[in-house]
Amino acid sequence: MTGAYQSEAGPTAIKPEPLGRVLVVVPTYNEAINVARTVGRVRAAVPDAHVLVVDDNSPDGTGKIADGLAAEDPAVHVLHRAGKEGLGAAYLAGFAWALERDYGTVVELDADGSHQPEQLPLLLERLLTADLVLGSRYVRGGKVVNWPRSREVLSRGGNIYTRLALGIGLQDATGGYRAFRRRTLEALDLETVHSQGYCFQVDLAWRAVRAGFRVAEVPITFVEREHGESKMSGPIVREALLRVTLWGAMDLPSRARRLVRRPAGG
Ligand SMILES: Nc1nc2c(ncn2[C@@H]2O[C@H](COP(=O)(O)OP(=O)(O)OP(=O)(O)O)[C@@H](O)[C@H]2O)c(=O)[nH]1
Ligand SMILES: [Mg+2]
Repeated sequence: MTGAYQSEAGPTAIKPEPLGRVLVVVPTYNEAINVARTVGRVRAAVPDAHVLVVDDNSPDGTGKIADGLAAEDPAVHVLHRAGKEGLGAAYLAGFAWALERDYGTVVELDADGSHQPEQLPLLLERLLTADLVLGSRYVRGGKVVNWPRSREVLSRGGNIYTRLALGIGLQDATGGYRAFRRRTLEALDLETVHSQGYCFQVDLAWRAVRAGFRVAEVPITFVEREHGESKMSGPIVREALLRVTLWGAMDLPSRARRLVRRPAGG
């Protein structure tokens, strides 16, 4: 894409770098039905990885269930927050918790069964030669299961708009199944992230691409939640549309400069 940020570096000739200890951050709000199964699947899929459940004082008692899991398994941790502040704030708290400890890799994974823990080894393997790996529904081999057509249209449309507005080549910048190297998170200026919902995911991916990190996408099968309630809402979609448009507009001068600097035929 002309004038676009280069986001993907091929794995060839890049020396694999160890990942360090892995922490899987699982934000929860009213996931009492799902949390134990999700945590159990993560522990089975990547036994060396630790799990941090970040619960926003869920009225359905998810936090208590998570405490029970942590009491049984020293690799499971729980961060209790006072009230519901949104997905973005929960992840930021989880990242801060990880960065205060010696984790080399931090993973985002939903508790609702949408992200298959069994695919985590694929993300981690790709991270060996990247700085951020996005689980992608929209690269070849990626899939969405159980979505009504309207949700898929919204998600695909949101990603097309994001690519055009920001000039990035990512196929799935709104997805929330991803693995960061510690150094990537440390460089993203997380204290200035204010976006929530889908927008939070776009924000972080865009920051990583702009900072020159190697952002790779691997195909995932995304399965819509079977139990519990979605927190997807009109305000979340509007927030994403507004912020992405604003960021794109603010980035126009530097996109123009990159175009001018590009050597002829380059
Ligand atoms: N701690 C915390 N977790 C949240 C909050 N909102 C959502 N989550 C969790 O974030 C994950 C994703 O939320 P979902 O409601 O599934 O939202 P979504 O995946 O964007 O939307 P759907 O596709 O409809 O499921 C789930 O594990 C939720 O429990 C929140 O305010 N605080
Ligand atoms: Mg979901």
